[in-house]
Amino acid sequence: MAVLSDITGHSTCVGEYMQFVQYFRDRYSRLSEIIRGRINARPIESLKGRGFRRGGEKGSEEISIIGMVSDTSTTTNGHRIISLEDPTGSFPVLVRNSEKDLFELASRIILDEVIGVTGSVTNDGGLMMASKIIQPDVPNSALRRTGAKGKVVLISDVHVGSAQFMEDAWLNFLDFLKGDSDSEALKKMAKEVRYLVVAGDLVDGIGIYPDQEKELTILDVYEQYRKAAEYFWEIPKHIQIIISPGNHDAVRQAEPQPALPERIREHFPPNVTFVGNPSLVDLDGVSILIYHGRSIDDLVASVPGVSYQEPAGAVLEMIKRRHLAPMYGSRVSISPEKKDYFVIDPVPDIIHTGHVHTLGVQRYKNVLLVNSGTWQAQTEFQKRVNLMPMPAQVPVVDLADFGVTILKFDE
Ligand code: D5M
Ligand code: FE
Ligand code: ZN
Repeated sequence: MAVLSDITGHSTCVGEYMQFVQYFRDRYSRLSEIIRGRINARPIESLKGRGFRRGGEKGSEEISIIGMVSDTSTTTNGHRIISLEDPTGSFPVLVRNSEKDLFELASRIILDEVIGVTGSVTNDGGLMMASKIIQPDVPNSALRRTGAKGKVVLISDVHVGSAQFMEDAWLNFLDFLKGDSDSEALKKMAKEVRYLVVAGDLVDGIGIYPDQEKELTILDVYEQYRKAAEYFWEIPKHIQIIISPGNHDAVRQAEPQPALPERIREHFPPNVTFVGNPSLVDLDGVSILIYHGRSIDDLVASVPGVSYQEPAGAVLEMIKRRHLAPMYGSRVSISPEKKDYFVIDPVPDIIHTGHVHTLGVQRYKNVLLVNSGTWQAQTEFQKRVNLMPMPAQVPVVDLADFGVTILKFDE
């Protein structure tokens, strides 16, 4: 196992203005580079002040630009306007609602993502009429043979310390890992498990939301981790465990989050590796991008059709944008590091997220998208917002062919 990319120990950010500028420049240059291979784009400043008139024909020359979305709006006639910004300037793009597919795609475009647009500039030189929108996306590729063997178990949102933590189901899960299940099939599968990845919210934490104390059984966050560590000591030592933090964990809330501190790590067994959120990890030649998934809340709120019930759909929106948290300044508080750790490059074999407590599995162009569920039953807050969690269900991924088996531990 090797950690390929992780903020831990590399944070340089102090939150100065220039650092934000640098952060967005890195995001733009890396995402625009991906698109640039596919269209011949010119700098936005070269569009300014001139319409493209050829032989009196209206807007006949097609040109392309690549920009970060700085604004989206709908005109009184129901057309869509997307403002794009590159390092040289900004320009509005109009998408007409008569062009069905294009308009549908345009309505899914959100703030701060980087897209390419092909179209013609109007005669007065003030607006581009789009004919094509290009997201960075991933290339089509042939099915990869990994050569790896065994299984990786993907979980998240354990929430140890919460009154809703489902300890019985969790202990059943530990029994499975130990090879102590009643069923022979599960015993056989347990033998093949080589990795366990935890994508954040290992404990419930304290002071995460108002009145949280009323829903806690362990009130001290270090006690919560001590309890969690006890569970992990029970897991057989041949299973490599990778733990990445989430918004309930005891590290800074701004993302990328570093790995849990030594004071917490010291309680855990030696087969646990602590990484940051997000991080890219290699498991015997299979690359897995681990991200807690706070941005899913933003994607559900802003992309039509994306819902908590099918969280892998949100991960699909991430990979199309080649970015784990495209929207800046909403639910995810992004720390302006020199490098944008949220850019999805290289394309991993697996993207593993959590956070929304529902389970989802999708395959997209040879990338396996998995949102693992939770070990926490519905909380008071989730009841109020009608969030139905899918607890105690565990996706187990085969490292050789990426086949997924869902195991249930709540019976
Ligand atoms: O988040 C679990 C899910 O519940 C996730 O979709 C966010 C949502 N959630 C939880 N608490 C809140 C508050 N206070 N406001 C809005 N949405 C919330 P988790 O990270 O496990 O708490
Ligand atoms: Fe959670
Ligand atoms: Zn969370």
